[in-house]
Amino acid sequence: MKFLITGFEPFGGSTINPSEQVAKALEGQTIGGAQLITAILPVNGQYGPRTLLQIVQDEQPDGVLCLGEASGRPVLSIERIAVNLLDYRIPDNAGYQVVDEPVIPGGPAAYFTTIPVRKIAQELRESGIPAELSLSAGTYLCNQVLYCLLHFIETNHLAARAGFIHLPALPQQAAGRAAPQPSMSLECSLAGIRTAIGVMSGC
Ligand code: PCA
Repeated sequence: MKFLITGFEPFGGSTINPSEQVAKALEGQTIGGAQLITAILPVNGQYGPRTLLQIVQDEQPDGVLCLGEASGRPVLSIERIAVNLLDYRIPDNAGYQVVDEPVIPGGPAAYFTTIPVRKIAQELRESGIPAELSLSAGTYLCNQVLYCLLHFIETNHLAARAGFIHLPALPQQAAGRAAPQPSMSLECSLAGIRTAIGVMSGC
């Protein structure tokens, strides 16, 4: 069994992204019988989705778990859906800001993720890691990449399970901001994602 785990490069003026650090820490590991391959996606409306879909096409993973940073969120957010809407609150790393456009014109309004979200949330909480189910991955790159991934899997009739988990900011990111902001240590986020992958591999 092969799982693809992705993170994103830093964006929005930050020089680090917890999702990049967690994905890199998992490269080459095996969890619950799943061999992990990883990739870091550009925060770019064109190349972010394109990079991900190319790797899925080439590697044909059995599962895909994408990770992203959601600063302001206090716990791991297990996303349930991706919506067919782009409404960037800030420009992407190429300086491009999309407002009120579909991810894929004519595509369904939304896709459900196909990982066992409730089981993952329960396992995380039972192992002492704060987590919640989330009904919105936003309308920025993370939602876009997730929508494109689920659409690609659906339209190509692939068997891969796919999902997305948003991570809180790292403590050093929160410490650098004047207004109080929640954060989670890299160790805690990493332990949570390892647990989530373990649940995915058992389903
Ligand atoms: N978080 C952004 C995009 C990249 C990332 O790590 C998001 O939530 O859309």
